[in-house]
Amino acid sequence: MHDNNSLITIASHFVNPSEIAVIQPLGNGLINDTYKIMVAGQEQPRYVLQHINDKVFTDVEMLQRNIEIVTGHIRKKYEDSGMPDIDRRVLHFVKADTGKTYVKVGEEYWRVMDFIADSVTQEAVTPQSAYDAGRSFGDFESLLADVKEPIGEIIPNFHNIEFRLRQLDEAIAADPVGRMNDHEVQDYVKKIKDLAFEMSLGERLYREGKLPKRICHCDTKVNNMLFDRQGNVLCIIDLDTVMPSFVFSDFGDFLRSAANTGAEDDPDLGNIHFNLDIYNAFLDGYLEGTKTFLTPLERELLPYAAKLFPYMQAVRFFADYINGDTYYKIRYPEHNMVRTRAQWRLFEEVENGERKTEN
Ligand code: GN1
Ligand code: MG
Repeated sequence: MHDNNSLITIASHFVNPSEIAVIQPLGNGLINDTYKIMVAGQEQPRYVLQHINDKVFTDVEMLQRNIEIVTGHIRKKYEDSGMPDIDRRVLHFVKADTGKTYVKVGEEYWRVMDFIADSVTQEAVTPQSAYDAGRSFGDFESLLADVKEPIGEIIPNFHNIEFRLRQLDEAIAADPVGRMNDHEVQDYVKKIKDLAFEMSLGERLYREGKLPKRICHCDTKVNNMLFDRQGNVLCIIDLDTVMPSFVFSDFGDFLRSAANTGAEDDPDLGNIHFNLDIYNAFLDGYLEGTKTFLTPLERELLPYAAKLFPYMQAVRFFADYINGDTYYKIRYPEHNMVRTRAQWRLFEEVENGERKTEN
């Protein structure tokens, strides 16, 4: 944990420290630590300070290069098309005194971006904002379709379900904190394995050369979008995981948070249903945003993507639980198990929802 003074010292690599009033925690990400930098006389934050989790993003140089390519490319296209209010529509990272968009202080990596004025995050969407989100993520992929510089795979195999299942197998075999000797845990192992082949369809199609990878956001949770005060989508944030992936990543991960009527870690499974109005609205927006490039096979497999992401997230939370909670931040000892149950329930609810749509 960092006190205000040490945060100000870190921020002073990017910003004149005499400008800073106070630095306070912001948001609820599970990976990086995020703070808002307040300046004198302003009610809104002026900058966002982030401690980069370099256990997860081991190549910080590549991380920031990816992000600079992506934000630069989008900014240029917006400028060329005469888009108004560009500074609120694409992130801008501040250069540090080193000339880079990050600094290493002691053993820690830090970066600063401008806070987007008059923006808010939401944890829930309406069908209208889900349509807009579909458009925005579709447009995001479309804007990045012609990036020339190579975007590195910042976390190799990030959304490769076969790889995530192998990691789960390794966790089970190692059982480093003795969590395997439990009926419920064994029960989830069986349920997950029974569906492993079916859920690995995307990877098989990729090997057969039928499915492309495109530059995707890969963390399209609702809280990774900024909205204006009227509820319109302003800007897509949290660009750390932008990398080549199946479009399923962006489609499926958005619905995993947005169409869930409960929380990602809801201890009350009765709260968890899959909202088909959100699904349909998001689908419409996404198809509109991606109409210039989406192939018939990608389109046909979007319902599979909606199932794949709760399934994959359950596998990831579950493996972390068995590993003794080394990856995701937890707020209480059973948290990753509670998350596993909630994602599994969501997975089942998507299946139920799909059966309803077929009837
Ligand atoms: C992590 O940082 P955050 O909370 O936006 C994770 C995502 C998961 C998500 C689950 C790099 O995202 O893949 O879907 O938690 N990011 C990474 O809430 O692992
Ligand atoms: Mg995030």
